[in-house]
Amino acid sequence: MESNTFIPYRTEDLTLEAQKVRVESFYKTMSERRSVRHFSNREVDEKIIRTLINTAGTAPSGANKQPWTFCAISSPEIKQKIREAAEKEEYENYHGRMSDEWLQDLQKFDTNWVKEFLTEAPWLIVIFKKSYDIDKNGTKSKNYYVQESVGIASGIFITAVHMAGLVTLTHTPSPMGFLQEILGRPENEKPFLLLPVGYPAENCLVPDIKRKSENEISLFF
Ligand code: IYR
Repeated sequence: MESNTFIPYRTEDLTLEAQKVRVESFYKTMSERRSVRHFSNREVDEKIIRTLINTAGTAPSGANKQPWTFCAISSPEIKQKIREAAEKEEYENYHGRMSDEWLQDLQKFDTNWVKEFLTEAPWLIVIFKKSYDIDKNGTKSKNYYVQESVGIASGIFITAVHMAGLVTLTHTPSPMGFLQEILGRPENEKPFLLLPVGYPAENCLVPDIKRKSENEISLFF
């Protein structure tokens, strides 16, 4: 039987003033985050990517199962394979698989089936969710709230990327089973998100879109 161990825990005890400064500054920083589709081929040090992944791994998860695997790809050959497979699927999406309403909703982003960022960005991070665990002996065990847990870890990853002065795109080629195959992941791991990470291209433009106001996204009772 595992014994329960508890250790003391405290947070920083900020004054209201210090708290205001801290949250407003963080809000401003996060307001400047944008999804980027045009990457420079400028390198990003592997140690930085490792720390971003460790940061994402601090996310809360159901029963602390940490049901995620982060694959970091800088190999040009693997990036090329991923791009070819993603573009094949996206071609079908843009030529019949997506509804007219969906295509209409995407018009302002000027997206199409060509995914240059999959070979331009110095790193591709593929986040896998582990629907269940398998140990060395092949024994299966349950994971809980996998979608929520991996979603939170992904959010922390995206935040960490922004804090590093880097950019990313939450890309979901669909279907993305090919990632499991190319990266040789076991059957309990399913691709969750594909995130190119790097610097924006020199003349990078992003769509002029607005965030909803506080009134539109919140209710206080
Ligand atoms: N997966 C496609 C289409 C797409 C879908 C949504 I929802 C977006 O916000 C953006 C694109 C693609 O990557 O082009």
